[in-house]
Amino acid sequence: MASRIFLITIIVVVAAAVAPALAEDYMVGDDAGWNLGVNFTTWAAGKDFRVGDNLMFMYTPGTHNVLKVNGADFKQCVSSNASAVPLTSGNDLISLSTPGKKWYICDIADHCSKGMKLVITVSAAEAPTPDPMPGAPPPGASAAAGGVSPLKSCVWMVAVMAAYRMIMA
Ligand SMILES: *[C@@H]1O[C@H](CO)[C@@H](O)[C@H](O)[C@H]1NC(C)=O
Ligand SMILES: *[C@@H]1O[C@H](CO)[C@@H](O)[C@H](O)[C@H]1NC(C)=O
Ligand SMILES: [Cu+2]
Repeated sequence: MASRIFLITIIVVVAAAVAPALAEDYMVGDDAGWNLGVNFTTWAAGKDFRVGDNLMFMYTPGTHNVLKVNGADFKQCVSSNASAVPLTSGNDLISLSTPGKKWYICDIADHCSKGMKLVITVSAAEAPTPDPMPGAPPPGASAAAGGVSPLKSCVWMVAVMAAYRMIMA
């Protein structure tokens, strides 16, 4: 029993430490996927892409592909870069590793001009500050009180309680 509590405590502590840095996986087009008839401008609108996030392009292999292009090529739906190779697996994962604008098109037939094009702006990775818990004081208040976040103190409380129960067991 005690070791189970200890294990759960470790999981809670690790999860709390990792959670703020968790990357988002974005399925491009959501359920509609990377396909014709989807407005990817609308899909991208309001999304907060960050370094460390991933884009997943899902489609039937052979029907589409994913090619990273520059802004000028994106506008004209062309690929002037001879060394650029499109992704073709139908389950293509792109890691957003640098901030800035990123342009992707489908390079098959006239799919790009029919709307299979995606431009996003990637921001720097989110600062690793956990969200305050509901009802907790605002971040400024906890920083003033010694820099211990409500989430961290909660995790510590759980850890101390678990340790106490282990000793008593
Ligand atoms: C996609 O939707 C935007 C408005 O959100 C519109 O301006 C744009 O023309 C649409 N694109 C296509 C290819 O229909
Ligand atoms: C062309 O594509 C290659 C391979 O993806 C890339 O490394 C290079 O930066 C691209 N060049 C330009 C000018 O976009
Ligand atoms: Cu296509």
